[in-house]
Amino acid sequence: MDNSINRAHELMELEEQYGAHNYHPLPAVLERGEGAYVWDVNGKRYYDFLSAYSAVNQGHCHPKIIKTLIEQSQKLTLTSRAFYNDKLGPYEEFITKYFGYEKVLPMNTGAEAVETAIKLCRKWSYEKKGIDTDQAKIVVCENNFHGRTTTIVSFSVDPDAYTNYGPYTPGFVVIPYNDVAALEKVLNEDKNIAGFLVEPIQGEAGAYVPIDGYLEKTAALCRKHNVLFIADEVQTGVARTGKLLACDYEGVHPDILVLGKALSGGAYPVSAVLSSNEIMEVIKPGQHGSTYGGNPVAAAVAVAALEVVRDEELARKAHEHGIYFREAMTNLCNESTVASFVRGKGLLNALIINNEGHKNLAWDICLKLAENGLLAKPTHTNIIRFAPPLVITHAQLEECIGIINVTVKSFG
Ligand code: IF1
Repeated sequence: MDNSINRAHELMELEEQYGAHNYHPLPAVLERGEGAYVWDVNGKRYYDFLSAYSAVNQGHCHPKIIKTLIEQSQKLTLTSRAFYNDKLGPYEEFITKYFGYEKVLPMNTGAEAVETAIKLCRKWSYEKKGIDTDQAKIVVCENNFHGRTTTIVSFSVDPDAYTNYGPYTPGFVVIPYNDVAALEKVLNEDKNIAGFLVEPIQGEAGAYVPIDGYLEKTAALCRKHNVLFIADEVQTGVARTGKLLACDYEGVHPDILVLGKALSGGAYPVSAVLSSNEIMEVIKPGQHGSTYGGNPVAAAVAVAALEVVRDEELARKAHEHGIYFREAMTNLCNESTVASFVRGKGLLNALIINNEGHKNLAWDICLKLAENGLLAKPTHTNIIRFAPPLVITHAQLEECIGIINVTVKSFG
């Protein structure tokens, strides 16, 4: 074994020995990234078709974002919100205007932002809607993924996510996804519904796209019943699906919008909850917060990351690349016995694998894809998510389609 391969093994061994085993990574040890590429410790180059679960929409180490990160971190990194800082106000003005909202509440991770949205919704329901104390319920969907906190896993239907983390937080009603009638029924029957929390496209479920009109109809039902429509766009937002927000496809303006991941282009944990003055004003000083939320590095980096999305027209690129990519994958499905169908929007796509008789097929295909220079991660044993950075060029995408074709066809 040469030294570099030893080095990769040593590094994986360290994680095995000293890290909690809460992940099962593909055996690629990465040390560098640029645009749509990452390199492992052996110098092998890969196309990154995971983009850190859509956090790296702007590409790895985008020069403008990294320059901002470096400059701001040499000047001021953290003040806490006990004082003002010179980056937060301008960021708040920028992001609210960018997404068409009146107020933002800055947090760090996606799960924290979802928690913030839940707290905001509950508080609004008691103080503005008039629901009796502790009676508020939030409707959520089957196969949701909103994060890992105890409250959020309380309404997960994935046993891996919730088993033995109880007792669970009450106050959630789970209905099927992509089912307008199910929401209508619960809204008609229960006057204590405060909000509807939904992913415009379900990410963890494997880029599961609802029927056209689902968002528009559910948002209209929420409006009719004075229930807050809360969109978790942590994964779908920031140009990933071919529009700035996945809700834009149906002209839906969520009452509460939850963002994370690509808000920083992968350079820093930055999340945000956006809403109106009327809703946001229910949270008063001391009633919610975070040490790092709204810190000057996060604020500066997020402005740079959102400018990149706008200046490089990443939503348009995701839209165009997505149509081309799904067409190529549809052709592959016609020619391969193991590829069943493709679904997705923009550059959030999934290839569904026929894994009857070969349970680990999606995993094995991903190992082979890695060998052939493309990194992707299976989900649910039979789904491979394909979500490259949105800065990928047409020529690069073409090359990737070639890699995927050859690899998948080698399995049948
Ligand atoms: C992991 C999945 C993707 C999210 C939505 C909130 C969060 C997420 C819609 C929480 C996070 C992640 C986290 C990541 C795997 C990943 C994921 F497979 F689990 F579902 F992307 F598809 N809302 N998604 O997708 O954000 O607190 O993590 O910042 O390793 O758990 P976070």
